[in-house]
Amino acid sequence: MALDTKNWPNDLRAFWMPFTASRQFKASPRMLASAEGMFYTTTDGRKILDGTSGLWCVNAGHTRPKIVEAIQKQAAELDFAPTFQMGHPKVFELANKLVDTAPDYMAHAFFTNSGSESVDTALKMALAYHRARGEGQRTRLIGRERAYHGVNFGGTSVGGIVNNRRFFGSLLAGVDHLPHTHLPELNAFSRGRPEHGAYLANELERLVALHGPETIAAVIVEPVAGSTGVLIPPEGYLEKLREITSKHGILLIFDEVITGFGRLGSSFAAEHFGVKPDLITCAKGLTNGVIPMGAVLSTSEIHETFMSGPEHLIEFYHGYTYSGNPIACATGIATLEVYKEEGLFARAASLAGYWEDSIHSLKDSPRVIDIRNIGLVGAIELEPEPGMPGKRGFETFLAAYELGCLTRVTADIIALSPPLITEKTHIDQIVDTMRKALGN
Ligand code: PXG
Repeated sequence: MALDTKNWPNDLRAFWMPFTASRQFKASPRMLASAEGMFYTTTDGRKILDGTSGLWCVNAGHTRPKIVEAIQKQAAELDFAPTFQMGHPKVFELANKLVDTAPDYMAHAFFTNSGSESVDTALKMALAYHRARGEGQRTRLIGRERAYHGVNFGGTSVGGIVNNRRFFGSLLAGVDHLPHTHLPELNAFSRGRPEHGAYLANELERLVALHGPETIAAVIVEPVAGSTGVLIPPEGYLEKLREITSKHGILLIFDEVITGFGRLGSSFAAEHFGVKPDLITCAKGLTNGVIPMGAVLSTSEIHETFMSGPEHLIEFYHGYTYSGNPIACATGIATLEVYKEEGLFARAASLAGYWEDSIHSLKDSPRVIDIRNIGLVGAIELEPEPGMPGKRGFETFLAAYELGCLTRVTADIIALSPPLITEKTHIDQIVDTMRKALGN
């Protein structure tokens, strides 16, 4: 379709694009101009159904009036206020609302500006926590193969996606990785949690034996690994990780940047799976993706450990200029209210069965080798084109976009995660579009 170039910025060269095949993009741009509810509109006036909540963040749908108004009002009232040695009412209000939204053992919220910053903050909290308890030798961090924990150095180090690591030197020292839990030969086309693979958590005992338990500070995992292509934890796996970490005094961090705020049909994955981490990282859905913001949630035990020493001294030497920025806080408050008023987490739970049946109906499409789902998340894995990994996935993403649906692609996996306001008709549209995009 011809593009309406008169509405474009006049030159695409200056913007160095994140995580993008940018020469392909700039030769054939995909430009979004506006959004409302479940849909984007492109610069050439086409409606695109948002099958991925932007980048897994617009959980309440686009341009929600309550959120828009909160931003406008806050910008006019208090634009910036420091939170180092100062405060403003909304940052306390949001922290309270956030811990109310989270499982009841989460008692404190530290604000950041992104998921990457939340992860690095949580890792530093874990190290400083052990030190405050006189266990400063606990410095090792354990991540997992195929994990995505953002792009800062801590998160890159505990992350496990090779292309996100291999270009960036030696990263943090003292990091080890658990195996990922993808077992397609045993678990392909599982609905919800796969049956096989809890035993993979026992690998943590091997790492503990290798390094010595007293050297390990924390284990960080995504309860459902998102970016790598939606890997759902096998039955019993997270429970076992919790058991082993507790046994050895190791903190367990759940990176809930994707799974937080209703994506699985509960406030957080910790609640969904009934497993209690020590720290939870979040971002994205915290502000409906509208203003950058993240947070680390901590138990009172961890927080109280920091609250010692002379009272005029700083307890945690960490923070960002924009930790608790007033406009981000107003956005977060409005977002959490929308989730609550509209019962969106329960709505996601009630749609999960329909979602599951719908996306599994694509099982017989050509070259589909696995379909996975949980809550309002799904993934369709395709057989890679011989010698060209990622090509088929990218072409399917492009085809779906041309047919009017935004998806995410990672290698040959298409990930889907619609806003929680989705109607069944939107789910039908996503699945019909995918059926066509996958070809026959
Ligand atoms: N942790 C997890 C689990 C994430 O999914 C981050 C940390 C980093 O968040 P920031 O806000 O720094 O980007 C993420 C981000 C995708 C995709 O489609 C996933 C993310 C970001 C962009 C795209 O897979 N996850």
